[in-house]
Amino acid sequence: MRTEIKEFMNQVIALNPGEKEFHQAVQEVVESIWDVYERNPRYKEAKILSRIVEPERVIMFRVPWIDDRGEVQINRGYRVEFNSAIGPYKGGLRFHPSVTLSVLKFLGFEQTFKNSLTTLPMGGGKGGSDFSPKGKSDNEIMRFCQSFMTELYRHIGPNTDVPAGDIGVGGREIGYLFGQYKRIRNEFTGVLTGKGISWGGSLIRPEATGFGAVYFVKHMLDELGRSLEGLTFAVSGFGNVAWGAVSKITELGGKVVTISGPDGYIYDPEGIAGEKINYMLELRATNNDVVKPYAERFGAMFFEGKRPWDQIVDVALPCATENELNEADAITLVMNGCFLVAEASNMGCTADAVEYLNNHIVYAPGKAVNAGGVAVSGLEMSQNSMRYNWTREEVDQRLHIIMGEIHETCKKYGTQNGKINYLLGANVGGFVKVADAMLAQGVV
Ligand code: 2IT
Repeated sequence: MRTEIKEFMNQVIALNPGEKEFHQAVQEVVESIWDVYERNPRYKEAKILSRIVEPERVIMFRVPWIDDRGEVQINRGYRVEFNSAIGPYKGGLRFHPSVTLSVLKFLGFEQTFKNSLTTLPMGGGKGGSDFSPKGKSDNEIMRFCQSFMTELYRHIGPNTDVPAGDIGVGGREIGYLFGQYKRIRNEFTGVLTGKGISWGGSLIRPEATGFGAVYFVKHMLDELGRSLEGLTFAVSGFGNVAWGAVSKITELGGKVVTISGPDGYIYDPEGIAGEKINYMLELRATNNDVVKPYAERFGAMFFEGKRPWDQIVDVALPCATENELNEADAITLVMNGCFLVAEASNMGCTADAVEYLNNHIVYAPGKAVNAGGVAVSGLEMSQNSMRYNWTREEVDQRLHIIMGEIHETCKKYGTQNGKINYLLGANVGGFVKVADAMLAQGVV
């Protein structure tokens, strides 16, 4: 690592001790944008880099609730309002026991550049709780969401901060959160995205992250002169993102042979198609967080405690969570002939894996690949402001256009020796727009 970058990172580490995920996300961006930063004295004079790694505001709060046995439970709630240079804070809420301030700061930081790439006017934010929805009853989830919103409502609003879902927060949770916000504020407004269709939601939002990721992969394949049809994919996860990706890949003639959960992974050489895709939704709805029942139901193979990266595939699409693909996995994939890895999860690959993949095959980072989700959230905000709804086709067409524009941005800022370095292009493209807006707005 260059000494200037090392010095900068040492400051970040000293200011944010122990926040490993946050350090990882910052280092990746800083390494990509350093040359642009050095070449632009206005950025340096305004100390844009030191400002951009500092969240504008961090809110942490107690979330007390009562479980079905009448016992008092306490969780910790967060909202990291990272950057509002180009629009209101925007980003999901994650409910998962692994949630810490470090995880939400990394996600909020990533979200800032991702949202910038979407072309829509959205700043970056992220929030959530260490609450585990696994095994909780519907009533417990509702009480938790109501308690969470009873504090969060005072910090958010349609022109201030607009949360959405992430891991552990889907349509059901957004419903309970929205109901409580509306009750406290006495205001029906677009304060959350991922809402149900009959109460302000957008068509295609549930599918958007997975569909968008596949549209992006199609652009990557076009660059290589290849078609998606006939390719074999390894997908990880079995939630909303994996479901959207599997549906679209299958529709376009690709074959997905894996999905995974915390318990292990499924290998289905015939491909996950038809009723098997709907079954993914059923599995998720059980709230048990396991994929093994798929193997029992469809006679596929189950590899306990393993991740799907040791299968022979053309393309790997991590769709579960951060650091789910490490350097050893990356080497195995490449040795087995995989020629493209696109992160649909946020920071799906470890730093070592990113370096290896970016040097050996075609790799694209989450902030470009998975931006379709938040992009359609942005379209949901537009529709809420207009008090009007677009059709499925209109939203899908806009999603197509946005993913194409993100790919163009990666090409514009990332082309090196006739090839696209997607890591460089996404980080620089996302950064420049936010940095220029910060410059224009003065020292705030
Ligand atoms: O990581 C993400 O981009 C999301 N969880 C979606 C955020 C949003 O505001 O739709």
